[in-house]
Amino acid sequence: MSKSIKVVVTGAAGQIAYSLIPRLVDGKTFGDKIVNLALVEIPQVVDKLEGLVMELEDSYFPNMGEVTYTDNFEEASKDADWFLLVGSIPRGIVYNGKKIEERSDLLSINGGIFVDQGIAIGRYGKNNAKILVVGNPANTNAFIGKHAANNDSQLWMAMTMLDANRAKSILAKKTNNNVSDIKNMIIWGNHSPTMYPDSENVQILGELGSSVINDVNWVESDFIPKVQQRGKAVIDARGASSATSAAKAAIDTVIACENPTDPGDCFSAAIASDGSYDVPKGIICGYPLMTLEDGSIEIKRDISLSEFAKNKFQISIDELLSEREAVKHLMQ
Ligand code: NAX
Repeated sequence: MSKSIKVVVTGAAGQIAYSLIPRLVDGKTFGDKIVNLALVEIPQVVDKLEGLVMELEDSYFPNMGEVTYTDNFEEASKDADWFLLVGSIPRGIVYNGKKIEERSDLLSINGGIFVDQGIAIGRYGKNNAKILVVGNPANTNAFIGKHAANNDSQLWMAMTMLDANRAKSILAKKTNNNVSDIKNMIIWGNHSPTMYPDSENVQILGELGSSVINDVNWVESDFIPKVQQRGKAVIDARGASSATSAAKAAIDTVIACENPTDPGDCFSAAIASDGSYDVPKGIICGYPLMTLEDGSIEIKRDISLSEFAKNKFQISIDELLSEREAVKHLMQ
């Protein structure tokens, strides 16, 4: 009999989750494992999940196990292997009588949510559970959650795979290749407009990006801003934020963590710094990662950064440090 796995998804009635959840049980993301789902929403919309569960039942997924939904995160957390934390309070809504406009307010409100969720994950999630934070501000939400969980056997990540996939797509178009020809795509820093997509260490058909793309001007004034601002461009064009591509990126992250990384390649996600690349310890920073044969996940440490790259990366590190400062009252 196949092994089973339990996956918790928050924000389950949102638009990313609508694309994400069916792919968790399609028999590809977790191979032949039976996938039990615990879907979590806020009390105001939790009942809508009945409709999603009906659709899942109607979709014929042989690998789908038990599906539950709740507004009680603690209950959902029990013995979970994976947590996909998609739910968060977006900018622009009125929360407790105040319109949330400032990033500092956003950090504080979502930070509060991630304290409670972190405590529950540390206490009730499985040891060795993996946690992927998608809800923004993703890196700092993960930083708060990891601190609250206080369980070092668990791996907290913030999603930068969508940024990496966007960067691959732009580089593939620029060099007239297929996206699958682009490897080792690294997003350094924060999942925010300060991120640094690395076009120098990327491998394009096995060659270093720094030698294939001999166009500093294009990198600086076209490639980097395009990746950094792609989320806004999608909102402007679609009238709604990226959902299908964000869901695909979350699935890509899960698959990258569940399977050994090909030699010479890496995948992008943000994890707690251990001091690698001179990043202050503890902040959740976008790094090149590898999954080893034994299932452990490590930072790839042999990347060399040019002065140009170091300067760009530092801007994002500084932003992460200022976000850490803005939420320090939550770090008891
Ligand atoms: P939606 O507004 O469609 O859905 C969010 C859902 O989360 C809502 O149904 C809401 O009720 C729920 N929610 C809020 N607080 C919750 C809580 N405490 N527990 C459980 N559920 C809760 O947003 P959607 O488009 O799905 O985006 C979700 C998040 O992803 C947003 O924060 C968004 O900014 C972020 N994104 C992150 C990306 C990344 O690469 N890291 C890219 C895409 C996306 O912008």
